[in-house]
Amino acid sequence: MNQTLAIIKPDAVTSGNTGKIIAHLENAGFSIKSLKLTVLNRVQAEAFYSVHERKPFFEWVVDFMTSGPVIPMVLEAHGAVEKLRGVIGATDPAEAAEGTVRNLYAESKGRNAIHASDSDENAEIEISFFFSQHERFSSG
Ligand code: FUP
Repeated sequence: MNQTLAIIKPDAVTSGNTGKIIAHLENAGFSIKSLKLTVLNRVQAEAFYSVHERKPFFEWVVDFMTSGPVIPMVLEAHGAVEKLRGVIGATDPAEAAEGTVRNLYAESKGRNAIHASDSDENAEIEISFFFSQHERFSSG
């Protein structure tokens, strides 16, 4: 089993799509190992997106990710990272495959409903960013 980090973003939380997105993820075969609702401050959002700090959308994404509550969660499945990237779809909902989370719930390339880690290495970093060890359920 492998773990990855998903974040339901402020657009989806605010528009009331949290429950539908969580159901979508569970129906896709993920089990939830940790979950909370939190609000990021600017320092946290800048740190989380630091790989993008020179990109033109960096300030925008920090503003957006601090604009309302987010719901980070640890998801477990076989090949969790790759599987979740497939389930959420392309960054831009206009390019996201039919039936993916972003196809169903994203508003735009920026307000795109959900984040998913892009590698096992980043999954571990991002899980630790949001959850301490005692906040992570382990069945093994
Ligand atoms: P993804 O891995 O699909 O979440 O996408 P990226 O890591 O490339 O981008 C991170 C976030 O920056 C996206 F979810 C939304 C935002 N972004 C923009 O607002 N505009 C862009 O052109 C690219 C990304």
